[in-house]
Amino acid sequence: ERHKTFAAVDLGASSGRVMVGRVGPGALDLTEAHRFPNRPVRVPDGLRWDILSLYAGVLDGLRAAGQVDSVGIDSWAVDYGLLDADGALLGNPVHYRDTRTEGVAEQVWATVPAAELYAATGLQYAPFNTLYQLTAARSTAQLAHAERLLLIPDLLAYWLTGEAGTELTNASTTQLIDPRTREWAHDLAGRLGIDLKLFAPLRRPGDPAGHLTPRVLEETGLAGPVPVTTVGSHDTASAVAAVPAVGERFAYICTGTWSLAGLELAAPVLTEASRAANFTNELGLDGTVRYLRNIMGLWLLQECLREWDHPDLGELLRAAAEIPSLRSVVDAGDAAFLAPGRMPARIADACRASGQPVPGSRAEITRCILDSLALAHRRAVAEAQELADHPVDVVHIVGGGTRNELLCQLTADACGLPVVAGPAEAAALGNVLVQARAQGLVGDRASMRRLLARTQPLRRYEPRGDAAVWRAAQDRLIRP
Ligand code: ADP
Ligand code: LRH
Repeated sequence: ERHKTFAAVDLGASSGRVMVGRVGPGALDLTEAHRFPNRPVRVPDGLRWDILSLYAGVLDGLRAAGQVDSVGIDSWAVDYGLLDADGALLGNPVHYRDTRTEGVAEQVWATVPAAELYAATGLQYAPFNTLYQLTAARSTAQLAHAERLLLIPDLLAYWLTGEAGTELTNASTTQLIDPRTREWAHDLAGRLGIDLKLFAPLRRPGDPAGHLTPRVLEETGLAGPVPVTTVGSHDTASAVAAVPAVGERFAYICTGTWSLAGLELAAPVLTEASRAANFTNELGLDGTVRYLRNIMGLWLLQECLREWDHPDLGELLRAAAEIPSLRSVVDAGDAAFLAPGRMPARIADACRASGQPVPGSRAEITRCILDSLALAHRRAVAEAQELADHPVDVVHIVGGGTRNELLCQLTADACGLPVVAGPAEAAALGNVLVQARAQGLVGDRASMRRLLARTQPLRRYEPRGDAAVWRAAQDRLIRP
């Protein structure tokens, strides 16, 4: 029996899941063991992740998964929990959409100018980068009492195994890693008064991460020993690893709560033009660089659906497909859409402010969101190629957004390139494949991708219409 099974814990901002991957010679399949909602909670002092409910979902999922050969964990980036000297969690992890980082970047830049920060870390400006979160937390009692900082997947791994580490691909989103050396940026941290001793030692995808503790085995009904394997613990790193590209000339868009659109490169792009375009250099598997832009993504639609009390998504998308394209667009890269709440009204305001027709019906608002996302995808794919001098022939879309056919088709139209959509559960597949590779079942990244291309259902979309209309729509967003 040369098949093995792996549990992939994958926590997205909208849902968590435990998937079971079965890998053997030329074979890869994935099934869902358990899915649970990820519902942040607003408490008087701000927006928090419900980490205990997520951990309960992980335990339920491992129980549902049954006996596996290893477990891997990935989640959204940048956020963390703090532990005291006894190893107890100090408070609920703060959500990256919390307002505590407002105005903090300007304080940081007064010490280290933005251009210097980019040169040292290659990270785009986003208010929620861990660096800014830690600066916002500077004089809190919680940080003063903290002995250890664990990023979200590392925190869950610590609870499952009792062992603490800091996984590198996710660490690269803290803005405290130098993307050239792939080590901590000690000088930068020192200048900003950030104590790197808070972080557990770095570990890399493929490294062992301990074993499920006896208590966890008892809770989940599994028989030990069950090893935990370090994967690309940043969900986007795992998703990029599972892009089923057959050559090198591809761009990817990981679509879920966010759209992460860009390229896989061998080295970071740290030019001033790249900084001005707000492209980020996050780390991927095997020393690769994920050169990409964060776009608001399906968050815009999720927030509308929440406000509308969750109408049927399929029906809404069918209605949106009937609306003429590009009547109004908003800048889906604009951080003004970061916070939760009032999304339909905020989108209407943005259309009004740029002198475009204000979408009224739910179908019109949905169409405006999807047109806007396709437009932002187009711009990111075009600019990444130019800034990195890396031309592409195809755009791969992975993640939950691949289930949205209208979005995939509009992205093909806007980019003027064929789109290959799938797999939807790319992060879980990347997670599984890194575990399988650690056990010698698959080879290098290219062979992982070939295996995906052969085994996963993919759908191809050819570009339609005239890409020039998208160029013209872009101009509506660039304020004179
Ligand atoms: P995350 O990992 O950030 O939580 P996912 O990759 O799970 O996000 O993607 C979730 C998104 O996928 C949803 O917000 C929704 O827009 C889209 N989606 C999921 N299922 C469908 C579907 N059946 N039809 C259209 N869109 C879907
Ligand atoms: C997507 C994601 C993205 C980050 C954001 C915080 O889930 O990890 O890559 O920028 O969440």
